[in-house]
Amino acid sequence: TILITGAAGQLGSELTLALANMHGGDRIIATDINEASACKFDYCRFMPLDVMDRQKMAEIVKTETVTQIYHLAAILSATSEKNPIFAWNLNMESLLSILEIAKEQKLNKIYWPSSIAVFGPNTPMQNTPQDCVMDPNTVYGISKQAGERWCAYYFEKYGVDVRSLRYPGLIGYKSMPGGGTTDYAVDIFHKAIEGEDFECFLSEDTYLPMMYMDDAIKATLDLMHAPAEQIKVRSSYNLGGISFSPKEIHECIKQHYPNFNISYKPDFRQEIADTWPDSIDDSAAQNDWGWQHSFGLEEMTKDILANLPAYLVNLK
Ligand code: VAH
Repeated sequence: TILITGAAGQLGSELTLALANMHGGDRIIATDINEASACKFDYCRFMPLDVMDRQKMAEIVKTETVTQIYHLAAILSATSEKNPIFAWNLNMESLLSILEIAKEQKLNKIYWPSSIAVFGPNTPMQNTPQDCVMDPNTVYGISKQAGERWCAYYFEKYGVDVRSLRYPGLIGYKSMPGGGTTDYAVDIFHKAIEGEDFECFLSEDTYLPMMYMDDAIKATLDLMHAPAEQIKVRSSYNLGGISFSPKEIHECIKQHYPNFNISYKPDFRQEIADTWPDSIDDSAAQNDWGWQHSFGLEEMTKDILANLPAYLVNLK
């Protein structure tokens, strides 16, 4: 059985569906702190779960013979700046609980997402290497950097097969992001199809590494299905995709919606974005387990604009 935490989140909503399609819904237990999200999971089992409750998690793993955990529950970058200690505790305690459970109950595999947020102001900004100076100065980035070290520790010390990817900003049309600094790149599409002007909370030339959700899901499944001996990086793999600025994605959308207007009103999230790289070197992932992204900015924009309107209608 595969257990997913944070299954109702932006990544969780799509990764849970992909795992059910691959392994069969009866092998999947989706969990989330938000009990109301149960209705999203008519294709697999759902259980309410607060990842701070280690005892409850250990019980579920035992009684449901869980063999893999995808631990997606976390507080993202923007929200973490508003609640530093709460975010640190949740992001770290929940990971440590799951690594302990994996060690004690000898789970087969663990997946835990890291982020480009582990990089900081002194990290090389262009084609950021797999190994480099990482001085994150956001709560979220600090928690992701510490989490990566714990993953490598549990692999080296106890043989826990935990795997991880440093996701760029993820963009999809099937789920809404929550509390991130890259969320503007999802919101912009909703405003375009609703015929509304878009006010961007980052400045027009803020380049950030981004990735279409379909590519992020593929990378996650490719990583988790690769033979263990191919996984050379046990902290977290850099994952590159596309890099663009708000100005560029707006221009791309304008080709489909000529009257779509954007304005810029940078807020506290600009400081966070300014400490993150512009682009990522993911040659380690390419060499170790054959990673290749498929969607460029044009293809992603076309795919979202082709699917989002109908998707929203079905939701109503
Ligand atoms: C965030 N979407 O903005 C997440 C991600 C690289 C960004 O970690 O916090």
